[in-house]
Amino acid sequence: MDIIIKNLIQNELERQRHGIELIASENFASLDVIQTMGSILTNKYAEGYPGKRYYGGCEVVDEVENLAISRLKQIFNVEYANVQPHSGAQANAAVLSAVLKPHDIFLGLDLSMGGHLTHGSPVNFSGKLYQPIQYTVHKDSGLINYEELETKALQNKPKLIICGASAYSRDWDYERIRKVADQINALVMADIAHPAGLIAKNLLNSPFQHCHIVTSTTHKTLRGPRGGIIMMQKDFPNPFGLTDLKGNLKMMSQIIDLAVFPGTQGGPLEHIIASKAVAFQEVLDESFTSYAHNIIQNAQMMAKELKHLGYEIVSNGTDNHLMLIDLRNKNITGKQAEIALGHAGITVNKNMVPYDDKSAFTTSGIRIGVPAITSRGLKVNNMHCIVDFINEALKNHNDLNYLKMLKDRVAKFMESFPLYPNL
Ligand code: DSN
Repeated sequence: MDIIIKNLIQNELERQRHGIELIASENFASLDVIQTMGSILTNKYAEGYPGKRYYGGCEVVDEVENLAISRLKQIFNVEYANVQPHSGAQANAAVLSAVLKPHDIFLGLDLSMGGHLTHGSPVNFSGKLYQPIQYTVHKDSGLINYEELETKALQNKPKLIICGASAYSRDWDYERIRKVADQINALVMADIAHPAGLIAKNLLNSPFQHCHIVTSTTHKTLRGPRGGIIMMQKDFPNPFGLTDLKGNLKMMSQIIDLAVFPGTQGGPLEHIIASKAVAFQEVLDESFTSYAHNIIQNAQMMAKELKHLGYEIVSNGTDNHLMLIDLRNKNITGKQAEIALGHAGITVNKNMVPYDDKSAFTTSGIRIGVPAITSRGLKVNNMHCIVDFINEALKNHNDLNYLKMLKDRVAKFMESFPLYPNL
């Protein structure tokens, strides 16, 4: 193997092993998931869908892809699944291209309020190609401003309402959003990339009953390979309110399939799709239920411990796997916090908090999530220690020697939670 890359992979393994991984969108996939990604399936071109490919020799990868589809349908009890999107952003690009025309209006949560780039950020295709209208969270509570969402929807008549976020610690009222959408014949798309693993185990509200289309990544709480998926549950009558699209599931499925390939992607990554299938089987296993429960318990305990030390959690707590800490009362920026924690072997990302007075490059907050440390086996009684490490690093953020000493303590602590011992 390329010795330079081999060494770099080893360095990254050591970093992952010795650090505390608190990036809310990251996780540790199983060795099975990882090794399947590294399989000879990468050699195969398979443009098209099982049974309808543009290349010969697809009989085996057809089985792989069909298995991934059927396992995903089983997890979420859905009628339709597309496992080809290379990422969550690609899944969203495909859906937007399927249901909108250039310059069409859609509604999404503002990125600076916890939304996602693909939900209408001006620097993203979603903000350049279409006309996004953005809703926000309440300044006082940090909760989704459903009243504003409704007002903006009724005023602007978007064709699509997107719900879901990348930095929002509370559950969603999908039913309420659907009621708004029905008044204007809009479609609703839920992007559940972050909480998918918790929704899979019914620990959060299910979007499938109310949202026409659901997208997700597979590598966050679902703990699979890096990738995207698109799902639909039901046959919604006339979801577009348009005469050219009748909205029956079959037609919708074809439209979405075509939007993925050939609309926005070429050949599917069958090695990744196989790895998705492996991960989906893990999600179906009973052990994933306790994993998902542990995630929520860990996150809630972490929020409680942080609040105890005077940290301000946006929305005052969490229902899911993550939380946003507003650091303004601690006199440190998100950027400074991310750097200081990094020196101590604790990985987080700086994050704007709602109504932030600082830019996305500085930020007033950090986002913290527990899926990865929960995968390493940390339980609720370990959260005190993690919060203590965080607090020590932030209090001493200017003292590099202290942070170095803390990094050794962090590494020693994490030795009790082995990561990939067979690598
Ligand atoms: N970048 C991902 C996250 O960190 O939440 C979202 O795509």
